[in-house]
Amino acid sequence: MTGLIQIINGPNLNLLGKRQPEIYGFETLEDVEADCAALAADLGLQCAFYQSNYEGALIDCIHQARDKAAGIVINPAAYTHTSVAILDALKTFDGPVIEVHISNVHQREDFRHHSYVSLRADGVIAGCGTEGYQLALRRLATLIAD
Ligand code: CA2
Repeated sequence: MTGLIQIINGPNLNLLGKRQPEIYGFETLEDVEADCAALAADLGLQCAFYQSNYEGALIDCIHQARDKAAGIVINPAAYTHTSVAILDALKTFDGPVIEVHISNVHQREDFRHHSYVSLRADGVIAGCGTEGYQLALRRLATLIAD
């Protein structure tokens, strides 16, 4: 397996930096992708970046990662709180998985306090803004090297 990290983003994250900056900040998803690519190169890794507003497409991306990725960073967005299907897909992936939330979900509405994905994730980062993606990549670099 190569050092490829699959980064997966769920619904509405395509609007990052364009709406609700008080919650999600001013960086766009394209900015996050560029930051991740630069850090991955520093860490001797590559990353593939994906966003979809469709649950099935996110599941297909996880399935494809099974054959090509050493680790997954996933921000499932609202599907975090609803999707047993995404949890089941992640359970078919053998490598480490880090769950990222830009906002501190625990400071927000009660329905954001539960994550199905956390039942599979090896680590969870929340409330660190878009820097959370960088933290997740660093953690995966450690886990993959172990
Ligand atoms: O904090 C996070 O990263 C979330 O995963 C974001 C989800 C939310 O449903 C989760 O509870 C926490 C929402 C993503 C929506 O993204 C937007 C970005 C900019 C403008 C509007 C929505």
